[in-house]
Amino acid sequence: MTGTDRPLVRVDRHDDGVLGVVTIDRPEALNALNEAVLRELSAAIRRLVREGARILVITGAGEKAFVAGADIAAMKGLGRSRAADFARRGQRVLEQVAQFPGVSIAAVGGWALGGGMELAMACDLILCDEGARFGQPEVNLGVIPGFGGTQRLVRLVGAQRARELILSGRTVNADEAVRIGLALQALPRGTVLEAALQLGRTIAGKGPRAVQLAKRAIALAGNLSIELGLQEEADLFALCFDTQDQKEGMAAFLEKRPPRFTGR
Ligand code: CO8
Repeated sequence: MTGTDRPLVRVDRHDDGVLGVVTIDRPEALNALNEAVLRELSAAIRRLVREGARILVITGAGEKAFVAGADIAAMKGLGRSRAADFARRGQRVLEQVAQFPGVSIAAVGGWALGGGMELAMACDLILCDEGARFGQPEVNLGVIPGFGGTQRLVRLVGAQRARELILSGRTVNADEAVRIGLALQALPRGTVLEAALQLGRTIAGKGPRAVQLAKRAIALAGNLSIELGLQEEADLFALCFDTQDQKEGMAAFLEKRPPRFTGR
């Protein structure tokens, strides 16, 4: 909360708490991220982790923006040391998103700029509506991305395209975002949140331990040699055989019935 004001981040639970939807709710500033929003976002994610949500959907309130960036008014007067604090603070909160133990999905409608695009990229999957626009426009303001953009964009779309987008500040529309691998899918306007919930439900119906371990193995792909990556994959595959979910999943297949996964 902002003291006497209303909350800037809302949390809604769906499907008996399996899905958590976090809405950045500051439409008057196009959901820009200031200290208070970052604090509430951090608390919201901590709460969802504590309560065992398996799917985290992040979205923005209003029709115009997912998140139009870090708050420019709040950053304008910062000196070097406080700017470093703010960047690290934002990075830590976005790392909380990236490290969410289940699966995170950004549901992007409208602008996802600067820190907003960085927040979307911290999620495992990005769905957007056909009116969405993505960009890292920091160079227009005389700064560079500071909430992970230089690192995550390269990993998502490759160094050449990341360089072009960050150095020019150019924004991309939904179709291009999908074409370059920044977003997974562009959906008709007004349907992106429902699509994210549907995708979340599909994933939530699978073996929760398998989903977690698959996510862990995929995350290693960008950072390890193929030999080490394959070794890690085999180890994580083997780990699945210590779980109830593996026994249940395979038994259910052979008995021709739907599995009843417990996440153990
Ligand atoms: N910060 C603060 N306020 C914002 C922001 C923002 N990022 N974006 C929009 N707003 C505010 C506007 O000031 C305006 O407020 P008011 O009504 O009081 O004048 C309100 O939201 C509506 O915005 P506009 O009137 O500009 O709406 P338009 O539809 O005309 O334009 C745009 C929409 C194109 C999205 C435009 O608002 C825009 O260009 N916004 C800024 C986008 C941007 O540059 N984002 C990057 C910010 S820098 C960043 O994110 C760096 C992250 C790392 C930081 C590291 C810390 C050190």
